[in-house]
Amino acid sequence: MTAQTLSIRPLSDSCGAEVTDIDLARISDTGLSDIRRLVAERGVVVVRDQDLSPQQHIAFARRWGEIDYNRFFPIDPQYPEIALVQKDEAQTTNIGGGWHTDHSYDVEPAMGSILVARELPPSGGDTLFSSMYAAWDSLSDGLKATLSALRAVHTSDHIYGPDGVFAKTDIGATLRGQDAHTHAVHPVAITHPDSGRKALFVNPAFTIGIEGWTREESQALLQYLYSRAIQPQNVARVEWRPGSVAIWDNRATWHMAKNDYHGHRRVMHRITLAGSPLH
Ligand SMILES: O=C(O)CCC(=O)C(=O)O
Ligand SMILES: [Fe+2]
Repeated sequence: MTAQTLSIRPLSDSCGAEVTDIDLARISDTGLSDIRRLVAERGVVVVRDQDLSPQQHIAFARRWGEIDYNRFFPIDPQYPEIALVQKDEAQTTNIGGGWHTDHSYDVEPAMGSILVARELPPSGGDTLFSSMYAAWDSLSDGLKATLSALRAVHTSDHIYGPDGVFAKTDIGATLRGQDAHTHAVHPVAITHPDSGRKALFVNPAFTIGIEGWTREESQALLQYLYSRAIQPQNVARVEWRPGSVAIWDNRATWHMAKNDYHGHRRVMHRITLAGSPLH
């Protein structure tokens, strides 16, 4: 299979693609490289009508490289590779409900994730993605030059720690690793390791400041960059259906899971793919 034979529908101008005519459990090496290129270019690819067992999900993920074992989310007791991104009927808090990039708090941030829909609410529960290539491209040459010299500090302690955001919620008790501390410094703008394109690499969940700047200075700049990052034309909406699988790239996108289905259960299986240091 070549890129020409993939049936691709863009999800927005700059972000996301939907693919309908492939079987991820049986994809050839060439087909896999086409999907890999598409994920690096479009940031997220949603593949419809799949029937992946947990074992096939794991086997498919291993073809991308190393698996990154998430230390905070609940895991499937049978398959430690699989994190459970789950919200039950009675819960009101979801995982990933604000804009973020997974694992930016790691020194080697995860490359991306493969998320498989297992149980969906009758409506709602979409996931939004935004292109960090488009966010970067939308800035002036002057601001790009300034940002190119800056690095940002990331951590998850205020989110997953014992006094963090989740500890106070009704999913706090399901989280693991509350004593794990994380700290990483990455360039504010990275060169994507696969596509070679520049992308903005700060996010509202895990970035706590610009290296060497005060909190106030950092917040002023970061808030401006965040406003550029979620321009409507950069945002793609993944509407889940039974059999949908999304593969995304954390270096090229942000995402957020809509929390608009209270009273219903939603269960997703996530395998996170290991990444590399970013420059
Ligand atoms: O539930 C979703 O759609 C995505 C949640 C999330 O942020 C993640 O799995 O990284
Ligand atoms: Fe996430």
